[in-house]
Amino acid sequence: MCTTCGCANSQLLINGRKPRASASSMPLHFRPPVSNQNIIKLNQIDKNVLPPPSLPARRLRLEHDLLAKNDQLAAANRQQYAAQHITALNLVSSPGSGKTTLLVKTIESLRNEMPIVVIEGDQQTELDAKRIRAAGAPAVQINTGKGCHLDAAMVAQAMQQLQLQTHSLLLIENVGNLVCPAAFDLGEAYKVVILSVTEGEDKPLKYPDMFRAADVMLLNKCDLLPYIEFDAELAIRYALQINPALKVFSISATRGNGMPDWLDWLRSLCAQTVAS
Ligand SMILES: Nc1nc2c(ncn2[C@@H]2O[C@H](COP(=O)(O)OP(=O)(O)O)[C@@H](O)[C@H]2O)c(=O)[nH]1
Ligand SMILES: [Mg+2]
Repeated sequence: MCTTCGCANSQLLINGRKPRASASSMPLHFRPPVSNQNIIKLNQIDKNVLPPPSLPARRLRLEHDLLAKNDQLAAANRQQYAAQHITALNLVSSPGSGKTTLLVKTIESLRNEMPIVVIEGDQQTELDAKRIRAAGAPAVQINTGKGCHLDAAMVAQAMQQLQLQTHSLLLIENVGNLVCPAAFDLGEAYKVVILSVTEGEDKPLKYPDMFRAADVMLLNKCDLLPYIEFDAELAIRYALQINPALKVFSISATRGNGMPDWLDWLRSLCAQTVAS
């Protein structure tokens, strides 16, 4: 059970199979409780009874332990990327903002320039991994069941199946959710948040943790701007108000507007990683 978001992922599948249960690589939600005492008390709460006064402190401790463990595993992922000069990006957004479409178009544009591999995260189905494979890149699908985010251990397991080549671009599509994926480092070089113009300008203000955690924002579906009420300048201003360092690209993944700038940024990022 994830104490950050309350999700549980006992139905986790990686490419349709339950992950191996070896201790160190076990996805975080599968691990034995950090502290049996705390877990039992959390699970035993009768919803009709008020929690004991000390519970918030225990919950915080558990959340802290879980995130600290995730950070350790993310650091191990990051070491592997550095050793193999791999550029890893973590794509986060609400469901439907265009992550998979963006990945498909990115793969189609760059697949002859560098090895590209994808880790797909969704609660159910292998639909996105199939779209990615059809675009010409190997993909591993993680199904998180009831879980609402990927964690570093899941990504480590998926990487074993991908057998990453040196100098690859690794694109990780997180579960569609603007809340919990903000807290879980996967070892990526950059977190890329995608906001589509049908979601409303106010999302950076409503979900500040995600926009603060991100390094790059893609404002997608800009081809729809003539047809809807959405103030793109205001959305960008809100995002920069939360995170002044955010790099912003306005794009249409389907029509291709703005894509050359995004692709050039990716190329220069990969070139830096290769040279490092
Ligand atoms: N008009 C428009 N539709 C888009 C764009 N990008 C994605 N879509 C559509 O948005 C829907 C959700 O896209 P998808 O890539 O599956 O989103 P994901 O859930 O974030 O992976 C699909 O119907 C896409 O065709 C875009 O730039 N413009
Ligand atoms: Mg998708």
